[in-house]
Amino acid sequence: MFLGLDCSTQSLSALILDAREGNILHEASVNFERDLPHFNTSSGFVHGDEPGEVFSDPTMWLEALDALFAKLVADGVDLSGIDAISGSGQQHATVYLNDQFGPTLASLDPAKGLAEQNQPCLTRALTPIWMDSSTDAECEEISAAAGGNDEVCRRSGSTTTQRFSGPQIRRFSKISPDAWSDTSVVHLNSSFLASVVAGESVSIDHGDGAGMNLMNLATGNWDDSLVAATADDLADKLPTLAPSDTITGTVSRYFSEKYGVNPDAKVALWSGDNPCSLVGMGASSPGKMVISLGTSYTLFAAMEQPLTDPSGFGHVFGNPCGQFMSLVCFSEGALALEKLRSELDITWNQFSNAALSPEDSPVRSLLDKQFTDMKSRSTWMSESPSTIYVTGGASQNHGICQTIANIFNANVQRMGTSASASLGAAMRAAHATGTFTLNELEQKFTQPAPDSLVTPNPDTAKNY
Ligand code: XUL
Repeated sequence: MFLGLDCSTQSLSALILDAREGNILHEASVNFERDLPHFNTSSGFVHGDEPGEVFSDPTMWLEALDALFAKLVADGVDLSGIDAISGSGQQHATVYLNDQFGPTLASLDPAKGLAEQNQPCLTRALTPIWMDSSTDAECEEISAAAGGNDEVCRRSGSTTTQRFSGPQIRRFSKISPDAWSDTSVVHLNSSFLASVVAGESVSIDHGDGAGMNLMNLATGNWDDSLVAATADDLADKLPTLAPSDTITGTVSRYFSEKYGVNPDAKVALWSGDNPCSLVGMGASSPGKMVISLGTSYTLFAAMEQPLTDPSGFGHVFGNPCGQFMSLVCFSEGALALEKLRSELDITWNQFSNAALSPEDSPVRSLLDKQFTDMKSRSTWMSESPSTIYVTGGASQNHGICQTIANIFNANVQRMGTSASASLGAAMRAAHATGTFTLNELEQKFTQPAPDSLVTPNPDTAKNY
């Protein structure tokens, strides 16, 4: 059995699969706003005092991790059968820790909680997440110091981007220099939680590492020039980088003693949610394009060569199965749909009908705008797939799928599971042990949902 965890903006989820039989055995989730209300988040985040600041709380993720394992045990899952664990995390979020992090993880007490034991290791109480846009000045400073944005893009796969870790790290080093000098390691959401599960401070994987404006795409190592342009002493505070399928060791004693996890369960590096979804959608080799319709919309595909977007809007991340992936992110995504739906006071069914109707409506205008924009922002990828695979909450909506099919003039197909990030994480865990090939896992777990094929309407498609 293989366990995939996914720490998204709104929740922490688990998916357990039986790779031999090809079954998903169990899924469970802890919702930050609903299940941990004392953190006072709305959908898992809080706004800061300064313009553009959006934070999450790493101690909330840790409390959720304890709550999730407790839930799995209460659900009757026998965790002694877990062979390997991996995970997926919302991308870009940085966690700042002092030199006690390693020793704390090495001696976690199962009688106490993860949050209370790790809290003293944090040099920054909150973590800026991917929705944060407070780093305009830092983006400019880094690109000026590193020889301009074309150079930053050539090295890291993206121009300096507000939500990316490098600009976020620079801002923290400027506004809190003392806390910055107390920081001995900067983790991502993914590598922080991987460290907790493994019981030692582990590497950042190439998939998520590429979303930092700090990793050199060509070498897979930290880029000296970008690191120097970002913050003083940063080179000493970054974990090493490693391939996503690296097994870091076995699960921390904390989880085996407290929740009965197999003490020999291997831990594979975690990756970002988009790289994990690439795997969970069966799209880890080139040829498939995926649109994920979650809080943010993302469009991504595996890539052999690191083509970059000359307009600076798209990104290149590491493909957890090797080589690269392209990504375009629209941060408003489903939030904008929900806002319009509640303003119009209609149900999702009515929303879908409005999208399908030939008559003009605010619904049609919004969807047309979102997806024509998405299409024009994705031309740099040079992909014109015959089928686009969709996932995420809004992919259940027929009107939205039909709009995508018409605008992209391609078939649209929903996948059997909507939990593509945790599924991808569990598949990566199975693959990293060397027992299963990715091909076998994709055959078993990434089949389209029956009757979910939507074909373009030739009359409407020709208008786009
Ligand atoms: C990608 C991005 C988002 C987050 C969502 O660059 O910022 O898709 O990964 O969790």
